[in-house]
Amino acid sequence: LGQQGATIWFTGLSGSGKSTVAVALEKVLHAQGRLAYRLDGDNVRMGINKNLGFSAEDRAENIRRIGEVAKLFVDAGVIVLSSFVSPYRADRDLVRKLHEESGMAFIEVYVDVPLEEAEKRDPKGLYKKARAGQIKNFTGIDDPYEAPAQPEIVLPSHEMSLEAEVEALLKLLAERGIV
Ligand code: GGZ
Repeated sequence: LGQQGATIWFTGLSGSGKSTVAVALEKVLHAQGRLAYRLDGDNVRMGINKNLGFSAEDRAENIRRIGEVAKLFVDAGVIVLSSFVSPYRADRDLVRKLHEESGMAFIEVYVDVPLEEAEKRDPKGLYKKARAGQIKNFTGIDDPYEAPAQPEIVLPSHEMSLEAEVEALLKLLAERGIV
């Protein structure tokens, strides 16, 4: 038990805290001796997906490829921690379907903070640029974010400590027989 791979799919606005919680969870999984690997914009949009932008079509292809790559990792027994805005429900649902058709666990984590909170954090100054019209099609500003209808778990990161978020995720993973 607990040596099967799985995909933990974090979705939410830019600045919602997806990567922060993924990093914290990864640390605990590694301490438990599990193989875990994070996929995020830094290692995916710079490489395999460097030809993609932020149109709805490119985001769909970004997410589709990430889903396929995640499946390869899961096949190798890895717990994949995937942090992408992934704003479109249909794109996330496709990745779920690809996993479930192959009997692979897919855990959708909605990191749910109000836009005002994400914009207040603005860790990379991108919201400011989007408001100024220097970045177009920015999620939450002039591009949509479709909240998950039935995520496995919701983490309101503005109302929860990082420790509580990690604890909630570990409990869920244990319930699913993943850890
Ligand atoms: C949203 C954008 C955009 C636009 C650049 N819209 O906070 P970040 O910086 O690190 O996370 C955002 C990241 C979004 O890339 P994803 O691959 O996660 O997007 S998607 O799942 O929709 O394909 C943000 C930055 O890249 N960024 N332009 N227009 N976020």
